[in-house]
Parts: sequence; structure tokens; C-alpha cells
Amino acid sequence: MAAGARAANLLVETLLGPGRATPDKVCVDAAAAAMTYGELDALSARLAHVLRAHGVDLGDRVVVQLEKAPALLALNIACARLGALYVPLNTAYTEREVVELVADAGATLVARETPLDAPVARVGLAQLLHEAADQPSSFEDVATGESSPAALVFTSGTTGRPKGALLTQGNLVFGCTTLNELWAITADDVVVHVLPLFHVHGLFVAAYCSLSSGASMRWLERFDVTEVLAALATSTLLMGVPTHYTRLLADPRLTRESVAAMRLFVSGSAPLLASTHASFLARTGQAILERYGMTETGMIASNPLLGERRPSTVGFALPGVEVRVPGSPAVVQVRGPNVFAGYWGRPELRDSEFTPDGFFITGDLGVVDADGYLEIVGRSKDVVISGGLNVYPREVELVLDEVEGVVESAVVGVPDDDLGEVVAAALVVEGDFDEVAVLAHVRETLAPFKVPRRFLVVNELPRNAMGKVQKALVRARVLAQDVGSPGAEP
Ligand code: MCA
Ligand code: AMP
Repeated sequence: MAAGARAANLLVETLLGPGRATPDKVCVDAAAAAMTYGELDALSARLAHVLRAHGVDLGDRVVVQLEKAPALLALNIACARLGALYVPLNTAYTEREVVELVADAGATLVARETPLDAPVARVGLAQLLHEAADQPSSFEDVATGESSPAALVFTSGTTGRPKGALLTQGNLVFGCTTLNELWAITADDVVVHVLPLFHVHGLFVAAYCSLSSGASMRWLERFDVTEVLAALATSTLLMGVPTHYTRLLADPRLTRESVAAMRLFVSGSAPLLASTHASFLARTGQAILERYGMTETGMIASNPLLGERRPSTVGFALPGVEVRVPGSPAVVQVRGPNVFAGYWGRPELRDSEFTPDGFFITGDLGVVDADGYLEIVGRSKDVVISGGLNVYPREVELVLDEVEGVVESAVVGVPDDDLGEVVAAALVVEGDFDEVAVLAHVRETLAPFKVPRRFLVVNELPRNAMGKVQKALVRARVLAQDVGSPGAEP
């Protein structure tokens, strides 16, 4: 390498490279303040110095549980500059959840506002930014390659035990550059960013596509219909979950004219109902482009930008990604540069989660129609997807079973107009059902989106001949119960 040349860091070059040509261009336009590409570059360098001063080094894990803010993009890039792993956590997680994940990750540093009962250093965002202020605005990035670890993103898993998906720089770079090509995202785009930053969708898809194409983001901290409609009026692209689209449709201000500036609406993270697709098309003249992905794989399949966007389907495998559906329906399998490196500290899962020839087993049931469009028709894994957030029933059942008087429990998802599905629980109890005590314990232990919204007390859980709880029957019983909680079996 020539003297003075910058060491190549694949992810940093991908995210900051295009913006370096236009340092004064706004990359994030937030209500509080705007950030230019030049400022993002400099802040990420300053924060890399700060993290190093906190002892963060190559391969270390930095847990981040902070409210959505543009500075988190700089913090994320700072980790990439150091070759450290970024570990984003849902801001709704309770202390007990965070302590478990911090231990699992073996974190060197936790960025979080409130103290944590864990033997690990913690720092809040204001402190990080304060320390960054007098640091140099450039940093000698660690040289990296495709297999360099970039992030650990936790999912709870069907056993209730957390699993950290290890994503490499190659996974993330492949993901955003492929989508930029596929969806024709350019520096001319203005992306409405209204997703949380602690999931693949909001960080590695929406934000990374925008940065790596030199586009601008209209930054909204939460989904407020009025604010989103105002942003859509002067933007070109939205990446959302189905709940965003049903909430927009529920507002009469959503019209063809109100979104005339928009060129693309993308939906994912949960199934988009064909009726939502049809209503949106009828109201706005725009066909939502549905795509399919997973934390472990990034994006897998997408409807075409040009050509028919077929409702109820997720389109075709991304270029360079192999999708296999060995039956009709069958569990979708995927292999390619998008697929993660494995679960953190859980090498034994390699055999159960991958086929012998290296395809990742998604747990989603798919069929491929006559024209090659992939349709997700169900799930073989036990998971509830509520407003685009995954809830693993086993995790909730283990917590319900801790409550005195609860003999056993079965957690299911039931349909919901707003969130697609919500969590419900059937309980076998000893003595009287004390809903207050049950709710208090679950609320203290788990993030609010995992807390059952409906309860049904049953004499026993329906089981098959093998003794396995029949979730479909539990769901039917919950649905048969008139709305309201607590419920009791007639
Ligand atoms: C909030 N609440 C929820 C949910 N969100 N309950 C169930 N399911 C949810 N998704 C609860 C809160 O805890 C609170 O409860 C009450 O609802 C109101 O909270 P609020 O913050 O006002 O909710 P909201 O702003 O209306 O949020 C709904 C939302 C949000 C906008 C749909 O959940 C959201 O941004 N979802 C997107 C998640 C996402 O990015 N998923 C991608 C992961 P209480 O009153 O009891 O406190 S999947 C992924 O990344 C893969 C790769 C992929 O394919 O994309
Ligand atoms: P997560 O593990 O949180 O990344 O969630 C990934 C899961 O979300 C997938 O395995 C699917 O079950 C679901 N998912 C994502 N996109 C879609 C979609 N367009 N249609 C149906 N399910 C989807």
C-alpha cells in the first residue's frame, strides 16, 4: 500500500465512500437537526477514538440500547472502523432481558442511558458525544474483508434461549449494494426512515441503502401518521412494515396527490395482506413492492421494480442468492453471500439450522407459483410476528410458568387488524386466576410487545398423542372466546 493510503475497510468504504464526494449534502434530515455526510464521516471517526479509549478493540462486542438518533449511525460506523461488533438491542427490552444478552455477547461496552446490574462498563449517548468532541475527525480504519464480523443481532429462538446471529461485513455490503441495484436507489432518492434502528430492516436495509447510494433520509423517530404523510409529500421512497401501510390507509389524507412525489413503497418483515396491497393501489395508484428477509439472511427475495408486483408473493430470489423450496409447500432454504456466519457461541446449531449442502433453513413455509414468484404461506417455526416484531412463544411461556399458581401455559398469535398478529396466552392455573399478578410479572420481565394481550384460562392444554401442545387448537379456543380478558373456558 502506498504511504499515506487509507487501509480498506469494506463496510466503511461502502457506507461513507459515496457520500465523500458530497460532504456537504444532508444524509439525515431529522426534526432536531440535520447531519451531512461530512459530519457523519467525522463523527464516526471521533467515536471510533472514544470507543478505543473505552477499551474496545478488534472483534469486541459493543451493545447499543439507545433511543433512535442520527448519532447511532455514526456509532455503528465507528464500530466498523475498529472491526468491533455492533450489537443493537430493542429499546423496549427490560433490564433482565438486556443483562442476559449482554452476558451472551460477552460485551466490552454497553451504550445505554440507565445503569445495568452487570459487570460491564456502561456509557450513555451524551457522554459518548461529549468525549467525541475533542477527538480527531479522522481515524485509521482497521482493514477488513468480506468475512470480517460486523454485527450480532439477537433473536430469541424457538427454545426461548437467545441466539445471536453473526453478520459479516460481506453480508451487509452484499445486502445494501444488491438492493440499491435492484430497487434503483440513487443519490437522488429521499428515503423516509421511520423504522427502529435495532433491527436488520431499519439499520441494514433502510439506512444502509440510503448511505451507500449517497441518498438522503427523512428521519422520523416513531410512526406518527401526520408526520409520515408530511415526509412522504417531499420524498421518493419508503421502507415499512405492513402495519405502516394499514395505518396510512386508515387516514383519509392518504391520496394519490399526497404521495405523488414518491416513486417506491416497499413492505416487509411480516406478510402484507393482498387486501392492503389492493387498497393502497386503488387509493394512491402505487403498487407496494413486497420483499422477504430474515435477520440471519438479510433480504432473500423481492418483487420486481419493473414488471408485475404480485400481491401475496415476495417475488424472486435476489441476484446471487439461491432459494430452494423442496416441496409445495415446503420450508424455504437459502444459500448465498447474504447468509450469516452462524450463531454466536452456538456451533452446535450449525447442524440443525443448515442443510448438509449449506442452505440455511428459514422455518418459513413457501410455494413457488407457475411464474416463479415465491409465496410465504406459513411457518414451521413457532413464532408470532406482531407489527413486524418477532415474539417467540416459548420465551413468554417460560416467564408465565414462573408465576405462582400458573401450572402451564401455551402462547399463540391471534389475528389483529393493526399489528397483523398479537400475543395471546392460554393458562392452566391452580386456584383463582390472578391476572394482575400474572401481568405484573410478565411486564417486569419482558418487553411490552411480548406481553399477552389476551388470556384464556383452560382446564388443560390440548395435546396430541405425542403429548405436544396443539397450538392450532389453542388459537381456535382463544378466538372462540369473546373479546376481553381475562377469559375463562365456558
Ligand atoms: C409497540 N407495541 C407493540 C408493538 N409495537 N405491541 C405489539 N407489537 C408491536 N409491534 C406496544 C408498545 O409496547 C405499547 O404498549 C403500545 O404498543 C404502543 O406503543 P407505541 O410505541 O406507540 O407503538 P407504535 O409506535 O404504534 O409502534 C408500532 C409499530 C412498531 C410502528 C408497528 O412496532 C414498529 O416500528 N415496528 C417495526 C418493527 C421492525 O422494524 N421490524 C423489523 C424486524 P404499552 O402501552 O403496553 O407500553 S424483522 C427484520 O428486520 C427482517 C430482516 C425483515 O424481513 O425485515
Ligand atoms: P426476523 O427473524 O425478526 O428477522 O424475522 C424474519 C421473519 O419475518 C421471516 O422468517 C418471516 O417469517 C417474516 N417475514 C419477513 N418478511 C416477510 C414477508 N414479506 N412475508 C411474510 N413473512 C415475512
